[in-house]
Amino acid sequence: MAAEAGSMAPDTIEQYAAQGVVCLRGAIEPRWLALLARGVEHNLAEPGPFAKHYTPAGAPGYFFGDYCNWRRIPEYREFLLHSPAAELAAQLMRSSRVNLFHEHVLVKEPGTLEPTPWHHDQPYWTVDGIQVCSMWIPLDPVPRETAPEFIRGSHRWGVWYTPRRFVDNQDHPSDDPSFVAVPDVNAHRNAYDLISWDLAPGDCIVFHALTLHGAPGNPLPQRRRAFAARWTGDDARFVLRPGFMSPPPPDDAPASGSLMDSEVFPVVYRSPNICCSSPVTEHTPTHSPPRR
Ligand SMILES: O=C(O)CCC(=O)C(=O)O
Repeated sequence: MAAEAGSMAPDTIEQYAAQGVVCLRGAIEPRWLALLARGVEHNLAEPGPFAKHYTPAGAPGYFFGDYCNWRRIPEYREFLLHSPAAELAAQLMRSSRVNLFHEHVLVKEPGTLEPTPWHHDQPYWTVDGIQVCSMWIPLDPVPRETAPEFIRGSHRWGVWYTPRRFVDNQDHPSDDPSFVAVPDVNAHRNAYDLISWDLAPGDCIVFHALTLHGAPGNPLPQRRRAFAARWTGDDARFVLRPGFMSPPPPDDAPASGSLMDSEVFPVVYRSPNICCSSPVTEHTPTHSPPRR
């Protein structure tokens, strides 16, 4: 059973619904951060089958990404199944239950120049629904100059953007004609309502899977290790998309169109209340791209 998260301020929940992103200060206790830090070292020493090394050979720093390792890295499993994180996500998504979708680790060692391209997550993901979010947990102090940035309210634009490759900032080939190319946000920064924070260990950022975001490189002499927990709520369904999918659908996934509930996407939190208010009527409807 997960540790208790306590009640979240209604203003914070409203802010998440309106902005598609919120920063929770001091939400993750030091013992959980220490556990995740051990897990990240374990992961760096033993990368999984999907690990990515985004920094070109010979370039300074090191941008490492990996995901879907929680079943083999006990520190990740312990955090995801037993920390208060899932309950925090339930409150923000106004969901009566939370499934673990996966975890994603993004490490930028000192001197890393590669930015994280502007993108939003759901077009990459095998999940439909509005109650889908990420919790980005820094394990180091992250000043705003190296922190992820978000476009406030972009989860409500009703547009699904073509997934971008992190390695070269080019679009993945897509078979979905409804996806459009991500705008060049950095060329027109004044045109967007950008938001980011100076972050201390213990803080975390929770963002909707359709909120556009990106991150600078890490030219600083300190590490920028981040653990992102991806969660789904009541309305989420597992789907196969017609083109590129990341993470790839696991062998033991539920059937396309089904609830997420399965060994690979376990229910991690159930509210003691019978039900929560449905967010479906409170959001601008997002389109659902064709399923395979
Ligand atoms: O950590 C980063 O650089 C980007 C994070 C991100 O894109 C994500 O968690 O979806």
